[in-house]
Amino acid sequence: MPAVLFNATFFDPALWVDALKGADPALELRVWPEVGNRAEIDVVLGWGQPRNSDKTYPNLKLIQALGAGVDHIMRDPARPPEVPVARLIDRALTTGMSEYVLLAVLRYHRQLPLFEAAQAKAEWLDLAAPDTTKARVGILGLGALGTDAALKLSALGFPVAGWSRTPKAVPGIESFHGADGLPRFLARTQFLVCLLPLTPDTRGIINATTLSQLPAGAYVINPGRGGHVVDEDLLAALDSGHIAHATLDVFNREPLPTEHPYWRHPKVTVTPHSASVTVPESAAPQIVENIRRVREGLAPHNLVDPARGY
Ligand code: NDP
Ligand code: OXD
Repeated sequence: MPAVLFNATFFDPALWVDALKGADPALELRVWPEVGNRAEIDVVLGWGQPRNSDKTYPNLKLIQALGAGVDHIMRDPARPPEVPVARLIDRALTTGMSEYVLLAVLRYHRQLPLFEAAQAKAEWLDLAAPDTTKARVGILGLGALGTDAALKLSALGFPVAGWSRTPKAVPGIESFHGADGLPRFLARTQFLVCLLPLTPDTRGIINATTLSQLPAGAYVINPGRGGHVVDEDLLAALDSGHIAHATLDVFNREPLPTEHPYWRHPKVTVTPHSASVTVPESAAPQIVENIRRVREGLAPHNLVDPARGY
């Protein structure tokens, strides 16, 4: 009998077992390290699983990521290259991410950090009203998550642009693409949001050069991946005042080491890779559907292109 192996160290297996069994009570589900007969495993559900663990399942048909990003799976040297990898595009995950992006942009736009600092001194602070029509947001990555956040910010009146690999036609959103489009995109962006996947092409994309192409006083919001940021370059740009503030959810090392300067930097807000976390009940139906599809010889939904890495 074919079986599904849950091997995602990042998540609580109990919640996932309930949700997946709720979506398909007949599912034979095993939780790492209780693998049983390896030949019975045809689908692995993964997220942050230990790298280089023995993953030789002779009948594996699918590696299903339990999140949107697959960088950790794609760079795992033990991943069998012939097995398809699918990822999640999920309503709850998308909503959560847009909430995070809107929260960070609005917090800066409405100058909340200044009011909080003034309150600490019991100071009645008079500030000029912010003009939303001039608050230019730029989103690196106009995919499932970037597009939703872009449309929601645009609906609030922000001028929004997106940067992607290929050109996009999203109503109301200015599209920039490719290496040539990046400097122009950055030059018009006051609030930079990174929602790119981490690939060899996007690693270190937020660096001294790209930060210097943003206007002085720009803000950086990164819920993409820590590997997108060259930390020393961002810290230098914050310390010089060129970048006003950064909100960071993801880091080159997670958990962020206690001695890392981001924790105590007055111009950095840290959240612990929690911008949007997969809700098992929301994602379970599409996972069960993908299991059904590969067992019937069909391609899974939301297939990752191994050449692009996302
Ligand atoms: P998608 O694959 O839907 O979108 C990716 C976007 O990035 C696409 O627009 C793509 O362009 C663009 N892109 C990729 N490579 C390049 C490149 N070299 N140059 C320019 N543009 C590029 O991903 P999602 O929106 O679903 O997710 C994005 C990322 O968000 C995830 O990979 C993950 O890292 C992160 N994430 C973080 C979470 C958190 O809690 N912090 C939660 C969930 C996701 P094109 O369309 O032209 O191919
Ligand atoms: C994801 C994440 O990729 O949680 O879904 O980071």
